[in-house]
Amino acid sequence: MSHMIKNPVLRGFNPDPSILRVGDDYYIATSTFEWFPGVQIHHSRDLVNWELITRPLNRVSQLDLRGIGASQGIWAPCLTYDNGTFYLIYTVVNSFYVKMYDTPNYLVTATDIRGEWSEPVYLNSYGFDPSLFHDEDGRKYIVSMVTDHRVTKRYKGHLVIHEYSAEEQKMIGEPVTIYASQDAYLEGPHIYKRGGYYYLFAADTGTGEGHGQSMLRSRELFGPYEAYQGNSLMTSRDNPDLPLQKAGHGDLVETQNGEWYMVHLCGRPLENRTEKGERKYTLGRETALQKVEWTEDGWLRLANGSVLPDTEVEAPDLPLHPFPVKPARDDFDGAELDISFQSLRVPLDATFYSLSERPGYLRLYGREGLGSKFRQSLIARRWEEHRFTAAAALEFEPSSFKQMAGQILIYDTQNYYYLHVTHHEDLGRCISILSAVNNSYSEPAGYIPLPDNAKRILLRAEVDYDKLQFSYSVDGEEEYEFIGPVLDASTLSDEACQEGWFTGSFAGICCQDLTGFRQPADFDYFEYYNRVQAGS
Ligand code: 6LW
Repeated sequence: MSHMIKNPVLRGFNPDPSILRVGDDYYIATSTFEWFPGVQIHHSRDLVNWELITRPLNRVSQLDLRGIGASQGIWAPCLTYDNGTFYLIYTVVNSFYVKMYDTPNYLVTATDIRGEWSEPVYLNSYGFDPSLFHDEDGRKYIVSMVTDHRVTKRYKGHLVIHEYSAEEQKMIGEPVTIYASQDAYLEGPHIYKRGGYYYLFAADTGTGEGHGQSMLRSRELFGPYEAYQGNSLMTSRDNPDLPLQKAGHGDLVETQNGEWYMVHLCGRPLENRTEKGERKYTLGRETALQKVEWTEDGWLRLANGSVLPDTEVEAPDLPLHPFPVKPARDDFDGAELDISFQSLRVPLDATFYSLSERPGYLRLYGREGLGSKFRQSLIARRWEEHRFTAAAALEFEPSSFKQMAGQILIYDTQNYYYLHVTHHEDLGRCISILSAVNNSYSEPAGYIPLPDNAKRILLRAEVDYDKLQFSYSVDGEEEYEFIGPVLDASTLSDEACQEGWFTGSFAGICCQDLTGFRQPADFDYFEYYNRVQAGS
């Protein structure tokens, strides 16, 4: 019996996937934007089961995102392998929404994908979505799109190819335009060679609900490239009821047995809409896989015979290789934070967090406020489904209203819901909710005093599509009571957030201390579980 791949294979915020096979091992790299460490790499041996194994850009010397705006930072990594070396190239977007797009591209390498990666080599800055192509003659080329307000006025889409010298570790020669057209806006390009053709595989029509995947080919690397009559070879744009929307930004892999699969990004919408009428995607853009096949005349189509992405796809003829399921609750008993957590822009500074000062607890010392784009004390993990519960156990004795610690649901520095413990000048230690919706703040539960003997406060968030209900418990038992009204979870979505719209929502814990008194917040656990069955 053949097995099925269940899409999305990487659930929650995992856009711009790049796929690679080395022997029996498959890897997918995805974008991480302002979240640190940079670039997620998942591993699989069957394309069905996937496990997060590393985030290669894990040192400030490799990646310093201090001050980086929402949804900027790491865009569209491309993972390849040649002759014993893994190559990862990516963009670090410094600024994008002004006429001077500032999008430097970098390369890092490693011989062990799970080990240490090199310091970055600067490549160029004229575009984003760089992809590395290793030609049969050993030469290497980077294909990317060009971002320049003068060029984009002339063309809808503009792709260039530029040679890279691995020996000299720099670009050589001049970039050559291989696509400059008013026909389609292309980005996320990859080049493959097969059957005497160079194939240019690129996302078309932006990354929203109009997204698609296109293909062009040429006998020569530098073109001219001829567009496939079947473009877009995959898209959901005319089928708003399909579960997987926004499908595009693909990359190809061939299995050991000669089967072909396309990895691509997609999104699962909520039904409620923004004022502009757009559906909202709280989970951001996710990663899916489709089976594809080559036609007799050398083009590519989905194996299901349509252009529509499937949620269930026939798995390749490979033995299943499942990974252990992680417990929902992280008791912070390990020596290191679990890999599912990321921090914002910079690593947690060792002097501001500890797993050993109080064994069995994650101790956070507050740093900057939640609006800061520099050094926050915050760790969080992706939402994976539209229905989930996140909870934490906290001990925190603030003495100032400038000290807060608690549980957060966050999209970016302007959009979050924060159930926290703080100090109120009249009421003493209190629990409260801070709501931020595009920089507009409110405290929808007011301030509720906490009993003096309640050392350990349990915090809980339940999300049900667009509804969020916080609750808490003061007796240390799991007897929760609701706090605040039902909140609108859909504000934490690509479409509702105004500063950046490329990431996805996270659940986590954090601490702010704007006094400098270093009052520790001790978290005994953090828990996250999906409630996928109706009624569960
Ligand atoms: C990605 C590019 C895109 O690099 O979004 O809209 C960027 N286009 O392909 C971030 O995901």
